[in-house]
Amino acid sequence: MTFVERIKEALIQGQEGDVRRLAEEGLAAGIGASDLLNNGLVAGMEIVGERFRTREIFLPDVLLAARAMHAGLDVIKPRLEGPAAPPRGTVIIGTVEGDLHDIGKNLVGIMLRGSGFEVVDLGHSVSPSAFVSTAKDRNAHVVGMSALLTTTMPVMGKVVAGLKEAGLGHVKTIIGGAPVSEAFARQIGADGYGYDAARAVEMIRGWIG
Ligand code: B1M
Repeated sequence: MTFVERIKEALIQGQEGDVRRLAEEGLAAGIGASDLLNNGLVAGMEIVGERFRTREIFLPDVLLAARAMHAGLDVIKPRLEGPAAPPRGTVIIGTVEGDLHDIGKNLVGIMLRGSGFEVVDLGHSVSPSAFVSTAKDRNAHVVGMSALLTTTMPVMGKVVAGLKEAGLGHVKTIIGGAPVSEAFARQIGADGYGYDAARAVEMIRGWIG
């Protein structure tokens, strides 16, 4: 088994300590942070999601995998972020109200920081009013929202509407997360949809890079 396959397997098994150790050893052995991330951690999490969907594994297993994911991300984060640079602009990010899934949102934050943006991460289960008031207080250029549940997707529309009502229609909005799509972004009046973290960064760079 290659290094990347081992880290993927350790994530699927929810072995937090092994994921941390393999990430450290992988980086030390010269394996790229993006390879460890995309072909190891994210690929492993896709399998966890599929097995959860088919009831092969249950919620506690998913929680363990999520913890292992965070441990791996902690290790590779400095390599993804790169050296500090003068900020290009301010981006507010958060997972919308009612939704606790924060791994994808955290990845978006890491990649944005790596591209020189100032990122204000409001965490998970963020209310529309918190997105709007922070965007105003921090003079934000972009508000980025993540949702992983079909039931929380509608909150994104409330944030877009809330920004307009508060006179912040000039603030760009981008949404992402497994259940959302470009069509949904258009439907709620968001400016963009990020299929993944890299494409989200690309889009934001196009706006304020
Ligand atoms: Co939950 N969960 N979960 N879960 N969970 C999903 C989302 C689910 C699809 C699993 C399944 O059934 N196959 C399903 C949702 C079904 C639906 O709504 N249609 C589900 C469910 C049902 C639930 C609960 C309701 C389960 C229960 O309690 N019975 C519950 C809800 C809790 C809540 O939020 N209120 C729940 C709980 C959890 C855990 C807490 C155990 C854990 C989350 C831990 C955490 O995040 N800290 C968890 C996990 C880990 C998952 C799966 C397995 C993996 C999600 C993940 O982290 N993926 C997920 C299955 C799946 O998605 N296939 C699942 C890896 C991550 C890198 O990908 O977040 O998609 P993702 O991010 C991607 C892109 O989407 C994009 O970039 C990233 C890649 O670069 N992206 C953005 C994301 N945000 C973006 C924002 C952007 C741009 C791009 O711009 C701002």
